[in-house]
Amino acid sequence: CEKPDARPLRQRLLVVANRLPVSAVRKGEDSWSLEMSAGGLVSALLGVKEFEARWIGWAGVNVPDEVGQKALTKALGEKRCIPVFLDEEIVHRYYNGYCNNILWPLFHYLGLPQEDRLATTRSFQSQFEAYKKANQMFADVVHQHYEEGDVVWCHDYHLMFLPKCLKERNNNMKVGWFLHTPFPSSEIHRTLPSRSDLLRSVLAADLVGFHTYDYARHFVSACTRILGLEGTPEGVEDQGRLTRVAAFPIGIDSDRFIRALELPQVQEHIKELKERFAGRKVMLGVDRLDMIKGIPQKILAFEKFLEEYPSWCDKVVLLQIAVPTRTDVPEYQKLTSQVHEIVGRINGRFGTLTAVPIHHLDRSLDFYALCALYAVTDVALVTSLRDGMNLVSYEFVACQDLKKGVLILSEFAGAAQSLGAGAILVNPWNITEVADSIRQALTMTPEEREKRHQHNFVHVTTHTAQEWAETFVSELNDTVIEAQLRTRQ
Ligand code: ADQ
Repeated sequence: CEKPDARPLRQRLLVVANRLPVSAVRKGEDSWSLEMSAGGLVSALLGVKEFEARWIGWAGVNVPDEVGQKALTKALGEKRCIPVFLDEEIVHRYYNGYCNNILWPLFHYLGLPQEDRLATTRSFQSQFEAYKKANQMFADVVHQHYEEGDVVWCHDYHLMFLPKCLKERNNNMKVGWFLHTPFPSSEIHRTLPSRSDLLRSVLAADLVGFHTYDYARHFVSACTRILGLEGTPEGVEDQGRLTRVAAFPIGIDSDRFIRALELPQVQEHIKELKERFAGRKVMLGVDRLDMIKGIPQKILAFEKFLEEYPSWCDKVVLLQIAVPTRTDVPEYQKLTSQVHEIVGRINGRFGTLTAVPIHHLDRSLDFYALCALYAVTDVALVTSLRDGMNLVSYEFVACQDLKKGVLILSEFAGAAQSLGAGAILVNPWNITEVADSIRQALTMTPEEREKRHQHNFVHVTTHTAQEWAETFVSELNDTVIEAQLRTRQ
């Protein structure tokens, strides 16, 4: 029996994520300036010719007045973006509260901050209500813009309630949901008061995707243990309805990085960096300044390395570039001070009048400067305590085809499952092991570096962001068709 396939040439894809890929700045009562951010998801979807993506999400600004909302909606429309307007109060309880204080630490196996634990427990219900309300607001906007034949792709832990809200109103809508963070062991997930509601809602989707097979397995086992449903190799079955659950490891737009290395402005940066750090091996860390990235652990491991192998002191430099995030949250402010304090102590201890072993920057770098840094690096250090995937490790590999530098990678990053054979895998909590890996990386033979790099380079350039998006959407289309076929039989 033939599959019914009446897809238009360019299918419309509604990508729903908490944040739109734009920064919006208000210039006047009815005028806005917009800047598209060139994140991985945007380039992934722009590169796919089979479908035409439209974005639905929060613009990251509070717009209480109708004039401002109308003007912003019009300006965003030109960039195929559709805003969801959330007021400050909802943002506070849904985004800062439920998403970032509860789900983010839980999914990364970090407990809640001790002093906040009771307060969070008390405010849990009100934050969850705000979470559901915000998800419903996203669903309303999706329904307003949905046309028959569209596929809807919901992203991340902010929108776990969305698949249910969408399907309740239109069961024929094709809905996929993808999680960018880890999905934790069911033992962790079952501590969440709203554990069942979230699982049931996600299961309303037709396809549920994770970065790794382990996360998918944890999700299926949470559904089995908490909801008592049957897990199958295909996914989760509930009263004859199957929700497909699978791993779709994300990638990067590797060509964009490889091409950038040829640009004069990148070559200029490379020249400056080479001169600046001549005679020293360059080690690099690039992270958002977040608890999950293991930045203090990385710096302590570097200190251990300098202690254990003092002859390296004036021959190596660690460049740690950390973009500040959630700067208004005390826990994050504490992390920043902690990192500064450790860096200051180590530089005081091992520095000389003319050189320090660690250069730490609290800021984001532009794309060209980042590519140049990746290209001149001898050893990249990714020591996340947990990380859904970690794209920095992919970007580093893409920029290293000349130098063939070494990647030291946390075994708790999803990327360890794809780049593990080429990288040196470490437990970031074990600073002695990381220190030894630094030495191993710095003294590795060129043949060994070449072999390891080649393995990772082939992976990064073949498993791209475009391939990830195409595979997910094509599987989503097929899943729905299979479901239609089953009901017809
Ligand atoms: P993130 O936690 O943001 O993403 P990651 O995958 O490493 O983590 O991506 C970070 C991006 O920000 C990279 O493209 C990197 O180049 C950029 N970046 C980081 N620091 C920077 C700096 N100082 N200057 C400029 N750019 C910087 C979440 C999950 C990850 C998952 C991704 C994609 O937490 O685990 O890999 O989504 O699914």
